[in-house]
Amino acid sequence: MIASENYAPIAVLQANSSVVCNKYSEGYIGRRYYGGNKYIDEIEGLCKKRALKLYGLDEKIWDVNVQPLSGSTANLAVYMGIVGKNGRIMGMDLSSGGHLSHGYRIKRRKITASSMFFRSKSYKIDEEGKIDYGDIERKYKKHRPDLVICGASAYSLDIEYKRIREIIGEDTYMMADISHVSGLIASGLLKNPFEVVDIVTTTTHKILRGPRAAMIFYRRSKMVKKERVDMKSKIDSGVFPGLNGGPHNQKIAALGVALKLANSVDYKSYGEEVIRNAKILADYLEEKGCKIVGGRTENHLILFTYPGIRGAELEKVCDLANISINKNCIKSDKSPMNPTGIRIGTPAITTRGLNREDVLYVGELLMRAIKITLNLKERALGKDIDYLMTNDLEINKLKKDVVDFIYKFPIPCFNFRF
Ligand code: DSN
Repeated sequence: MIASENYAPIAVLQANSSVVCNKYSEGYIGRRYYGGNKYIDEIEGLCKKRALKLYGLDEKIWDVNVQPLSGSTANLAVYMGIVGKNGRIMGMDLSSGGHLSHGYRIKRRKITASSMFFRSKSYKIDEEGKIDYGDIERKYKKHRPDLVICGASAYSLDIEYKRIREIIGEDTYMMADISHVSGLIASGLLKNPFEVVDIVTTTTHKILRGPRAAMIFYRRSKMVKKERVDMKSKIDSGVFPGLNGGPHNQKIAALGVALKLANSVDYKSYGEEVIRNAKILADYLEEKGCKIVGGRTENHLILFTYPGIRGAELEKVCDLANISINKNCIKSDKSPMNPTGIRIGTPAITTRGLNREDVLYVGELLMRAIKITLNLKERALGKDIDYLMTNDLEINKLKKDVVDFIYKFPIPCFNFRF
């Protein structure tokens, strides 16, 4: 139930371990630094076409780079290409739901490349857990970033892209990192950032059910302070030779397969089910006493707290019971290693075919894990609960029920619905 995980179809897995893995192809289509790339060029070209088609983008206005190896390096390539070393960027704070690669720093401590090599500022969510658009405006006016990043890793509400564009104007670059929700946007189930942003980055292995990789969509050119900027050359050179050597051709081939599968009516219904399941689960957990950050979910994920429990404690109990979740910072947390928040998502369980009744049972299992954790804490009298967990009868019973239940929903790689 990790919000960023999913199961890729067998066709994607096959392409991802195919013979094209053996080929070097530094450079771009028709401009490689190695010979023998006729078929690699065809594969990359088809992948790009399918990516643009999935989002309904006009090839004259938009292009896409499908060579980034991961989401973080895709984001870094954009910063390198667009704002350059020491350029100013502004993204959502990690504890508000943002991502490490959006300029994360702890006050003066710069702990990611995105804050070491770029001057970064962060905006936050408000007391209700919604993006604080007023904070974006204040910080934008004060720090005048060259690039504003929207998008998040742990934020369950839709994003007002147009409102952010209105705040920052057309002369500032705007990027949306849609890694978590790319499939929901492609299916028209969430607001469409492509209408207003200049650049969109996304990983491809989350809700898109592709290989572990990333893409960067960008407008081919943009007017900034009355000058035309050649975005294509800036972004493509940020990826290669900026950050990458040879592209991982097996990932590009597998991505081409995933994009074709995502451009289907079945995939749209899958997205609808993902959101429906997340809403059912959020309502159930709230009814049982959990506090949902943001008050509800509009997408695939739920960030929540429960009185008296730290996310790390529940994660450990869940691990022992074969339930995969992850601890996650909420705004008031100081340490990402010991936060109070818990993040769960429905993309993977929906791929496995869970529906309303099943999801309610999953909620019941989670509540049992919460009660077990509280009970262990009571018995531990303020000490660490780790030593009480080993061979705990209740955890073992929970694990048996989890396993019995989930066996009814086999991992669909070898019997996929497409
Ligand atoms: N690991 C991704 C996530 O879980 O959101 C982000 O890097």
